[in-house]
Amino acid sequence: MIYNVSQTGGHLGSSLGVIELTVALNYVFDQPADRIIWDVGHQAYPHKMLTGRRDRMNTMRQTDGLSPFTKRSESAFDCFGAGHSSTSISAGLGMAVARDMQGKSNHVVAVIGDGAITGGMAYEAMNNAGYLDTNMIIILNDNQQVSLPTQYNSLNQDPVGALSSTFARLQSSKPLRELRESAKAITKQMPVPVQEVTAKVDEYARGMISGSGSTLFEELGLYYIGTVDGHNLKDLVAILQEVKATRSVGPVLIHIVTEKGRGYSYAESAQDKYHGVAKFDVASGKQKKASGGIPTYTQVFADALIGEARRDENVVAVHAAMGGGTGLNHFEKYYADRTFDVGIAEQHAVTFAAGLAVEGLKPMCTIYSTFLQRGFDQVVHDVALQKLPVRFAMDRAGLVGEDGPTHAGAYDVAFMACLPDMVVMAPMNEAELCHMVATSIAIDDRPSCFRYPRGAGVGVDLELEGVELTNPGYRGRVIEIGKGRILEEGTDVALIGYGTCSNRCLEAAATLREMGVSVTVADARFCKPLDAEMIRDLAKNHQALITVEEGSIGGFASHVLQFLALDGLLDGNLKVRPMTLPDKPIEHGDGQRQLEDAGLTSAHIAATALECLGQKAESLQVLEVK
Ligand SMILES: Cc1ncc(C[n+]2csc(CCOP(=O)(O)OP(=O)(O)O)c2C)c(N)n1
Repeated sequence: MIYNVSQTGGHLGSSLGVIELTVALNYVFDQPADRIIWDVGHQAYPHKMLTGRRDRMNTMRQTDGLSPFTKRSESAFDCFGAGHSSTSISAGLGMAVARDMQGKSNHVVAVIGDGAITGGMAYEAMNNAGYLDTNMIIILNDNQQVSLPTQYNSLNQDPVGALSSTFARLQSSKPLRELRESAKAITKQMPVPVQEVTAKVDEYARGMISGSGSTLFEELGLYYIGTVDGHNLKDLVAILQEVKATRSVGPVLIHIVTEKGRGYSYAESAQDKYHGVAKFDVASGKQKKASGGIPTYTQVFADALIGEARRDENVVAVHAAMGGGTGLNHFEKYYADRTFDVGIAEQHAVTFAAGLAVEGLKPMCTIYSTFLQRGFDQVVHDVALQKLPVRFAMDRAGLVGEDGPTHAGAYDVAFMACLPDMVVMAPMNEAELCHMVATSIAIDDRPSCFRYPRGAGVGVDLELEGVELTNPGYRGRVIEIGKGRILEEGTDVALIGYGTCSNRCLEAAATLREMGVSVTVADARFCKPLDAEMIRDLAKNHQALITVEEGSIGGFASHVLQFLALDGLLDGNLKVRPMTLPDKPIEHGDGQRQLEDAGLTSAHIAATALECLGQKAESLQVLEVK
């Protein structure tokens, strides 16, 4: 596994931590009839290896290769698809109830980390499991790493949340541990009915010993067993076999303690435990990350927020266990007391930010586009309907390459731009991103959001583009709300890009110009409010209008078409082509291949323009050349 991940990059630390657990589960349970659900699915590499996919591990994350998460269409052994966290107990409970209703007798096991269990869904599910009293096993994999200290983090912090300290208390309760050990030793030698009596005595004793912390799961109606050394294969097998053999106990939670990165010294000693790694050299542990190149949008965002925070003490930042991925660990170096990592709890992050805004602070709620999906009702009900000035920075917008469809930011434009009062923006480059950070901080009477993609910017000269380098940090300038800009002027076709797609529109325009087509390129900047004047002008003065965005149907194009229709601009000869992500998930793999699959390369844009102009042969030719 270490060798394969060194060749492909991917999640390593979490998988290394569950080697013994995976072996024990495979040994004790009879998959795929018995259901094992891996929460998030990023730790399922050993599961994949033991369930028929070992010879394809070198294809992980590649085009047409294995998915980096569990995926139903990949294997019958992946009974539930994942990528987003905290879903395993709900899904497992559903499977367990279905089993009972259908008179089957298989086992259901949900494996959830101490990070994923900070998500509210996990509690909703445990509460319901306790109420329904259905037989299922929950394995809490506690490695004391709740958030992801990747990329920037140099602060040595404790895991986020009160829950982790509860776990720590549970682990350090010596009498409890001893009792567990002796109970285990005794029960191992006893027939099943006696085990049940022992368990009752044990439970009674534990109630007295453990006081507050350990009863948390019991209060929810689960039978708690813990803590167990998750690297002791013998113990794991013994306990799993016991739990498997004991019928009619309702939901059981086995609390195991593991070490993330276990078995590979570089992962063990790294602060991020090699959670997610680029390709690396196995002997030295050195990752082959591109260095010294163009900064990523994430880095520029963090610096732009630092610039705003320097100027305005009300600026605060909120993220949901993604300090590394969002760049806020960098922000935190300067503004630790103005940075809030709320755990894997996007719903809470949004409403918490709403509360901060009520009191006059200026929260930048920084959540990947894909994870903000989980906080949508909070965005609607707690932010938009109350017109609270929460700012949403939506990282990883559009296609994300190797992580695939569960992590793609496909829907944010659709779900944000349908909300009243929400200002919805997208920068075409990193300088524009700085301007939009400044603009959203300046918008203090309503909510606003902006999206930006994974990876490096386009390499513009920030100062030339009007960004002040404040060291530390950058300062963008506030742009006029609802105003797009014309990048190039022509007469035949208008290409309107939303966000970084505007760069591909410029490339397409260059191709078209060589073919004698006169092209206007506009950078929309805003999806809401839409620059009606600019769009009307473009519609009136061109034969064809093409919108381009890396988002689902229902996004920017939909707003443009709505406006054109209501304004009567579709009543004549104007040709309009909305270019969006197709109505299907784009599978993981190489980023350029994904764009081709989505039909959103600059060649596709040029071909669409030629097709609109009736130049069918040329249109095909442009696509073939690429
Ligand atoms: C809803 C959601 N938010 C954020 C993430 C990003 N994420 C992936 S793994 C992870 C940490 C999971 O921690 P834990 O469950 O303890 O597993 P570990 O990585 O420690 O093995 C996070 C925050 C996610 N997958 N889903």
